[in-house]
Amino acid sequence: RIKSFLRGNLLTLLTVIGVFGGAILGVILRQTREDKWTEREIMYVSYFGDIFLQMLKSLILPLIVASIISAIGGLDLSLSGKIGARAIVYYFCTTVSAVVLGMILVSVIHPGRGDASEISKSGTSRNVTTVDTLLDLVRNMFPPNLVQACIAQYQTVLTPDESITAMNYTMLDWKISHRFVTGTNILGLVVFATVLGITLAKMAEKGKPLLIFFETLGGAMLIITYWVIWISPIGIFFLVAAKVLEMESFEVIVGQLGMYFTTVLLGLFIHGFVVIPLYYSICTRKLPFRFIVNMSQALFTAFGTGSSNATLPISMSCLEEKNEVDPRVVRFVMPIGATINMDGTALYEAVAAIFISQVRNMTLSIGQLLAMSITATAASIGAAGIPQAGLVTMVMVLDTVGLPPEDVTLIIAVDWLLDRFRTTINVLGDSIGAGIVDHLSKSELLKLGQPNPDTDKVG
Ligand code: DAS
Repeated sequence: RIKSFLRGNLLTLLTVIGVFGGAILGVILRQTREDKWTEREIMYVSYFGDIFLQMLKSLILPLIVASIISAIGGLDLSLSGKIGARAIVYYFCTTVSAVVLGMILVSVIHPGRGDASEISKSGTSRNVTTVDTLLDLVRNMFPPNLVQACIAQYQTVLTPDESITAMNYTMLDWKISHRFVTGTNILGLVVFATVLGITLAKMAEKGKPLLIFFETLGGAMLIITYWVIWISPIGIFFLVAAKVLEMESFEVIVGQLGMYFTTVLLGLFIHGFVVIPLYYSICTRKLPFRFIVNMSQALFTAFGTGSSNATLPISMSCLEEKNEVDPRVVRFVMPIGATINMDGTALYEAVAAIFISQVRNMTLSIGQLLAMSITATAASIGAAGIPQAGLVTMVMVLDTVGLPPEDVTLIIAVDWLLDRFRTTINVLGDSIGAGIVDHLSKSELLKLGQPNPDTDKVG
């Protein structure tokens, strides 16, 4: 426990140094000369940061597909169909309400006061076809086939205005932008992964080999994500330095970023301590305070480690020991919840993407807002329960509305801190979910007989 706590904080410390060190470097570099830095010079500064961003983007596809298939495919539908269904319905309702709350807050507060001239011109102009009509959205949810959807996701396109051919690019002049042909292809993958996960669950033993494949893939992706996240302090250092160089004026970003930070925190607080407790009281007819207080050790661990996965053993034992939730429910819903139920992340993804569109002076159509709400939900499902995993899937939410993935750097400076808050709400949402599912499944559980304290105990 101490090791994971230290590891979580070491990463935070390095990330904080990366953020502030990058900002200081950026300011120093700005002071060294009167005239503005050219785009090419800035590209040199952000070089390692761009490589870090490419690493993040390369993880999205396998991480999302493996997370969803292995989490859903692991449901033993025959024995616990109703329990699983209740958990999935709860996850869906709370995640959607988190996204809606985030969209309302960011639209009312409007933290981004867009002025394209003030914001860095990073990110290539994109002719990505975004979702203009609901028809596009639905049509793209069923890709012609998975392979084509994958290729579409990773179709590497040389930007037309760069006449470099793949043969003669040099590392430093290399500017190949991974483009999602349309962000909505990811939706097709999410739908396909969900259907495949349910199918594997129904196939039970026959589906095991493929399920094990995706569980292994998911595990491998977690390890690679973890490596990449450990590189993040270096990547963030150079990205922040380059961002500071690109920025026209500090107050615009500091002001807007501060408002954005406040908007996310306000949303997380309302969702975590008003909305989710309301779900609990409505479903269990009980007041939520005692339940939440009993989870406090898990909540502090979530804040300290920034990782739902690292907190899992603690949240599971708090649920069993202090809140007396049936172990069979805890062991079933919590690992899945930690993987696919991230209300805090879903709210954050929606707020961040709309904030960036505001800063970019973009007005989003209803179709785009709807597509974003679904992609933000998918992004939270696909984000791994490890520090700052929300960044890995943020680029796909941006892509849904045609925003350049590089724009993630506009919010990266405060992401390491927001991550701790949203992870805390993620864990709170998972825990309350276990309490609700336990309460609603009392009759089925009694039929199954009393839990066997030895085999069913956790941790
Ligand atoms: N840190 C992730 C978690 O563990 C959440 C996120 O990155 O958005 O829940």
